[in-house]
Amino acid sequence: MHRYTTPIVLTFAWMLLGCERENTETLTEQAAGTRTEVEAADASLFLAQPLVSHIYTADPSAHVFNGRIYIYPSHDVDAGIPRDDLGSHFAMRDYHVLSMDKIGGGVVDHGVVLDIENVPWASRQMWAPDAAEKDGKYFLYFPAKDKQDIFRIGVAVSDVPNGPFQAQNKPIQGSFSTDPAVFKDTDGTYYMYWGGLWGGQLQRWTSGEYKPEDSYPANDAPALTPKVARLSDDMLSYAEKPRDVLINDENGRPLLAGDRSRSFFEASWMHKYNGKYYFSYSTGDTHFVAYALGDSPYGPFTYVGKLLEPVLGWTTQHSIVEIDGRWHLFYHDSQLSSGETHLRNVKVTELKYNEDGTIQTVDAYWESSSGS
Ligand code: FUB
Repeated sequence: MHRYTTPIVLTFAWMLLGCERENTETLTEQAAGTRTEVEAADASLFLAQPLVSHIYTADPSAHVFNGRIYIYPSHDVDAGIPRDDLGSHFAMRDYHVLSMDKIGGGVVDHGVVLDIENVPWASRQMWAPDAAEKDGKYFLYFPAKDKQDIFRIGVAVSDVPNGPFQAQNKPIQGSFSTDPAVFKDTDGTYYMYWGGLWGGQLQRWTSGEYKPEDSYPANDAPALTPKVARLSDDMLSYAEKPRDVLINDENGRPLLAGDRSRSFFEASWMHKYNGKYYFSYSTGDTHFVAYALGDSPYGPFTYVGKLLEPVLGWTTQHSIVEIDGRWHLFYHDSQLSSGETHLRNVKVTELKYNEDGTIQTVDAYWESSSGS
């Protein structure tokens, strides 16, 4: 099966559910000051609805800046590029910023805030971004392929959270792979987490430098790890050599590469809750968002469980943010394109903790969020 195609089981479930209701619904969303209509699959099947429907959006990284919710998503497009195992059909070329004053409020699309034409070092595939604020400046971190077709992570700067952002001339020195997530710790230190397998090229860096051939560990060897580095004071570079983010099992042993339903694939996120560090990530071809707990932003982390069941579409991505004292999960699925995995839409739902600090697993279908 090609990477990033809708899993057969989900497609089958989708057909079963959909065949009872052949009708489609018209969703109306407010965006960029206009209203547009799109045909969508039966909306009643889903726990949450797309935040916007006039463009395809994915990989939502949400933050609260100056009391307003800002979402930094990928901007999915159908570039007509055939699907392959490297995810070439994820051929995004710009970023938009979305914002809203509260969960459930109207969503504003601030338009194109960074175009690949204005990134001197980049050639194609602007994948999952994140943003951070420091001292009144806003930093958009984004992966893209450089002119040698190697994924790097760039940074672009603005005086306001909704951009536009001015890209640096070069990617972050020493950066590689995809899916940057920037976490501000309670002591004011910023860390970047990143990495993605397969199309994200993490498996080509196992020697410490880029090799065009893939190098995956054996199933009974430790899984490849995401990376973390503290950011420099100016937020434009790594302040230290990247470190491995270790994710261990309940016995303190590293998760193995063959442990596909638990080991890291892509889509890092970090948040802190009750003094504990929660590292969350996608398990890739098993389609979960999983999480692991640690006592330091560097880890090691101990695998705890799933926080999101598989969604419609191959990929799964997320961010977790506290808004007015309640925690929220931003994620995506492919509802608007009825399962086209590279044409996604961002959503939000509440995230709940159990008393012991574990997270209640979210089921993205119907209203069946359940504890785990
Ligand atoms: O959006 C392109 C890639 O797909 C992201 O970088 C991954 O996290 C996955 O969502």
